Amino acid sequence: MALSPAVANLVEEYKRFNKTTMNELFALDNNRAEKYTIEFEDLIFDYSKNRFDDKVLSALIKLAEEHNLKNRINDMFTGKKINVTENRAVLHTALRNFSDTPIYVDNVDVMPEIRRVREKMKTFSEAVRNGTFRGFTGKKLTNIVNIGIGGSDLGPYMVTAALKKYWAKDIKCYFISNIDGTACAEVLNEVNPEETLFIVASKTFTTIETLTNARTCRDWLVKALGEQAVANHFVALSTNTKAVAEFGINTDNMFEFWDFVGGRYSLWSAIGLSIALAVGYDNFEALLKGAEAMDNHFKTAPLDKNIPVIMALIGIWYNDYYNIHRYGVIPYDQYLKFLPSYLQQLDMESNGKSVRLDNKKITDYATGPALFGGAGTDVQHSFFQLLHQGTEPVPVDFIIPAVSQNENGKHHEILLANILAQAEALMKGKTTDEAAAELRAAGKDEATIEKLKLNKSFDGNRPSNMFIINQLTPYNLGMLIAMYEHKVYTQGVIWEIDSFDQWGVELGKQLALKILPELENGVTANHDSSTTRLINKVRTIRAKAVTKAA
Ligand code: G6Q
Repeated sequence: MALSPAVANLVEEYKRFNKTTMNELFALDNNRAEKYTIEFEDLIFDYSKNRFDDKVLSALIKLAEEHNLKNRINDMFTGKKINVTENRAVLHTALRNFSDTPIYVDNVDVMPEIRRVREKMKTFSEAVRNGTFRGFTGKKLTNIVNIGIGGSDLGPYMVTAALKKYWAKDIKCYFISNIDGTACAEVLNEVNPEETLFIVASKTFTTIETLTNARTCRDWLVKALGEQAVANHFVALSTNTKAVAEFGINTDNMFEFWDFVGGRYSLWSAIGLSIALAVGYDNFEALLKGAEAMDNHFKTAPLDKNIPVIMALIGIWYNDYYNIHRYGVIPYDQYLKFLPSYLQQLDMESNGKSVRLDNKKITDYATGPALFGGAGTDVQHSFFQLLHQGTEPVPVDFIIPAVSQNENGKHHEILLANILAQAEALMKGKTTDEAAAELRAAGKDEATIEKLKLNKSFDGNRPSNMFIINQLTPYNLGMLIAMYEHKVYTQGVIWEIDSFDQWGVELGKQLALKILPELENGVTANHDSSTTRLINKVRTIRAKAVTKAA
């Protein structure tokens, strides 16, 4: 395909620029850090440690303009059906709209319904927390078990963990997602039926994992307290009223959301009920308001001062011009330890696509990178070796609050020192001469120095973004999550893909349904020889184990 003007320009920019190192850029410009930092409310975003200069940046901005990014942002916020393969509007932003602005889908303002469900969540979460809504035997419901998977799990799981400091003292949250019976068994071992509220979270209410887990939990509860107890111990979060009723949950105990809320964008909806129960509705609302602040920034800031846009463009620069298809997110905050898994779904399920909006297969550029990460400093002692000395760089997002919620002696300063040191080390590197000088200073002989100096050198020039928030509050967390959502959307716009569908998860599901009866009754379908053989092997092992157990 012929290159568009903006892409052709970027190809030239890459040729001009790619040998330039960040060390050179910093040496040339004392002002670089200040110039390439955006401060927004409690967030500092320093993107100066990336491989770009003014010319590259303006070429990237032109790329965004070529894709009419401003209009496309507006399309999302105003309810245009930008999820084209599912013919749906994408309005997670409406869930955190606290302005009076109506938002229309098919000529209907969705805001009154959104406000109604928010109010219902508020009333219910407060009633559970203050003990007005109780379990069947009159006990306070203090164990909250969210049963959901994917988008109906990862968001609330990550956010409740991130806001653990805000949990009510007597409330505990559990999450069951995996179909692996162990997930259910381990939670049920820990909770007491009289004090447990099960939240069945499923947009479609057809997901096999969630329904199987929910049935197991329901049977467990009914066995302990009887059928009548279900109304006090089960609520549903869904778009599918009929299926909720069929499952045996009273639809009065159902919290609705709508087709215009995608699974991985749903923590702001009724799917966030476990969050509201754990941290209180006011804190849940603060989370939404932080996201709303980021929405307004994304909508109104000029492209070159727009945090999600800059993040997206830098990501595209590495992905499509440097051909680096990996991306690390490293929060230096124990409470954010699940953020990378959450972002993995957000980013990879949204932008792991290879068909364009115009229905053509993508053959000449790359879309979403593989995202991984973990909490610092732990990961410094695991995969950071590859970040520093592997053959291919990995662009990294570093995230840290300036003030910890558990300030204790020197802990947080050591943590801060580490994150700043890692970003500096990745960029600066260490030459072989420097490594040799260090070895010499340590008294090593020349033969040892020769042997070790290359191993002890670091190429450097490895890029990172630095995000510093004042403190990890619900509001600031909302801001951070929305920032990533908008980065993902911006990249999807530029790659011309639908960031809101997920057809890729279907094929495996279909095949699993075929294999399931074969594990019991033997292979009937025409599989490849590996799959057939593995099914048979497993059947033999299980048959023996069952005979033994009997
Ligand atoms: C997310 C995906 C997916 C979905 C789960 C659960 O965007 O759509 O992760 O959230 O498959 O689906 P249900 O909520 O319908 O059970």
